[in-house]
Amino acid sequence: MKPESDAKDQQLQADRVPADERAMTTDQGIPVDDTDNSLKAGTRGPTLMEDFHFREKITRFDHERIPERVVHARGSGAYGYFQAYESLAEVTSAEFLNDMSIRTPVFVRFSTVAGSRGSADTVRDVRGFATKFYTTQGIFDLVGNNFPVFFIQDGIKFPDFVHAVKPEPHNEIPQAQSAHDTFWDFVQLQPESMHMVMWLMSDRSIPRSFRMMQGFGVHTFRFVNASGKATFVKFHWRPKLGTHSLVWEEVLRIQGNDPDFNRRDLWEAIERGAFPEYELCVQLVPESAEFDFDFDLLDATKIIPEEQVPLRPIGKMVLNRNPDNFFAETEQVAFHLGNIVPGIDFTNDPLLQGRLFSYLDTQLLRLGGPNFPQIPVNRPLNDVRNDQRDGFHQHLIHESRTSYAPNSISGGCPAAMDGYRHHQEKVEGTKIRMRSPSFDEHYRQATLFWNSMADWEKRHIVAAFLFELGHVERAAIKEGVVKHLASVHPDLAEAVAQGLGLPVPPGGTVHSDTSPALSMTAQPGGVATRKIAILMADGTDVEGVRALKESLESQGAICEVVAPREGTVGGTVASLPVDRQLSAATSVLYDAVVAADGQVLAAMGPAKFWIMEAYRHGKPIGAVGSGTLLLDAARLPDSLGVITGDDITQRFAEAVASHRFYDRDVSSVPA
Ligand code: HDE
Repeated sequence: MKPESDAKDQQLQADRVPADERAMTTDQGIPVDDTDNSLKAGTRGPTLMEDFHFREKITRFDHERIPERVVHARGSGAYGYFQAYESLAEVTSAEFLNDMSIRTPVFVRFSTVAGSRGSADTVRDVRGFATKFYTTQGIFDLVGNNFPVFFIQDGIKFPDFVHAVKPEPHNEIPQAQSAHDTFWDFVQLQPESMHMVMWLMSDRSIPRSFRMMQGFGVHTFRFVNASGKATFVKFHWRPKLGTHSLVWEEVLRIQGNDPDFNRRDLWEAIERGAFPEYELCVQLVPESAEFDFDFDLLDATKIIPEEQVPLRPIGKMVLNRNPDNFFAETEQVAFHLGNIVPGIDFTNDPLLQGRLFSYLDTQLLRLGGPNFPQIPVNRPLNDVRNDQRDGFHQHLIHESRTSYAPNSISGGCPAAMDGYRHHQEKVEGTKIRMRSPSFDEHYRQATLFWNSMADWEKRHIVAAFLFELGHVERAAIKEGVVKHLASVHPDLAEAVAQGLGLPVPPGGTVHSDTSPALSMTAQPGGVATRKIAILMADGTDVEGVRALKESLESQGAICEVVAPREGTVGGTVASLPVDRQLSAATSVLYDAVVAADGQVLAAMGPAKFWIMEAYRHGKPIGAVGSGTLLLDAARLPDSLGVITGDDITQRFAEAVASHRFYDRDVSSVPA
């Protein structure tokens, strides 16, 4: 078999066809003389059927859309590579994890789950983190999320869960939101979702950036080494920049200001050369320890706490190239849990098993038939040889006379030989529709999550429950959820019940174990790639600003000058170019702000609002020169994370590196 047109054929064609690379043609290669006017019988007459260019152009346009993904419709992709730190041959025979000299190409697609393709990025939702490794042994897809657990334990519940969280069927409201009756009705009746719901109500569900987001394989998988010995494995992606989130109020404003906030952030970072990096870590559990935990390793609503089984970093991934065409690559990429390479294998996790069916099935519809692995972004790097044939959109011209095995006509080729071998796991049991009793406990890890949160994280979780349940119409559903919260933690149940005006349910006794790794407070920070606005006006001390800006930029920050009008700002002696004019900029699109003027800006409402809003959202605020006058005008209630005085450079950089000041008193600052 051979590709439809190889390089030689193309050369022959090129020799024959006069090359004018600017000339437009139809899909059949026929030159087009006019693409602005349809063919008519008279200049004011009807359009003619014989206008093949018109018909082809409109037909192609009419067919531009393919069905969006049933879930994870909204996504953003990037290319890069993965490289192992050391050989993992003792546990897996996967070549890309054993040979440190191999740079395995990857394509990653980040996504939200519930919203349609055109929905806003910064909604409260779990994020997809799907990685396609183009390994020397074929494609390996690690199709994960940014939470380590899931809502349900068995794949057969997935349509129920998705129908519950998606917009309600009668009016298709609300878009990309879980704050509605059907979702919370499902939750109250399906308590296995409680652990995941805790993650969803935390700020983990509103990431600052795809570059600042952990990823998890969720299920327990298997590594298998060359001698067939298996080890349980959980996969984790750890971002180099740490894990950081937005705050809810900010999210609501970003949705209007920049619905593409996370997509743009990823795109711009890569264009700028600030390549996102993630470390791949594994938790390894010997098969002999399968039953050493107080939960079932096959239950996808449970984590293995890092304190119990530490993470072992095994390699890093760098995303260094944006796709050339969103549709061709990010939209047409087809992930499938069943794309797996020798050395990695599945377990009997019933959620994982359900997924093994769903992904291939969904691609057949979405990408219009069985030949989607021939689409460039889905193609493995190594040669594909088999007897699979025909079907819609076949791009290969198979020349062989045989498409069966065994055969003698083609010398027995292609022949199955030393390839992927499934781990030989002994399985026995009664054929039964039932879950193992080891899947029955639903609250312990939800409690562990709550116990491990910093005070500010707990406050945000309570506020999220109040927002979500505050949008639920049916009182019985709210009461049902609050009852489950009492089994998670009485403090949580009490705070939510009070906010909803419901009786506080009797609280049981809960454990006080913690897993410090679960708190975002434990995450590393940094100045690199943080977006800082410098508010200036004519008369600002330009040299002072320039020095601060250069220092922050040398640490990788992105500083933008914001001023009352476009052009330049400063004075006659020195000036700086204005990146954004005040009324076209908003604090929610930045990580921190420096007030560099107060003489002019203190009298301007939008400038004062900028400072007040940054304060409410916990952002570092600095002031230089007359900028303190602007802070005075904004009447901030305290100075936590507000950096003033002589030479703020070092202290302000430290404040930016710490991400947010969540313990501010925001009660007196108007929203
Ligand atoms: Fe998916 N999921 N899923 N999922 N999932 C899809 O595949 C499904 C689950 C995840 O960027 C679909 O190509 C079932 C867990 C990501 O293209 C579909 C079940 C996790 C993406 C599908 C799950 C995920 C998908 C929709 C329960 C985290 C986006 C379109 C058994 C570990 C991939 C598509 C991309 C996409 C089915 C549960 C992650 C319908 C049946 C758990 C990141 O096949």
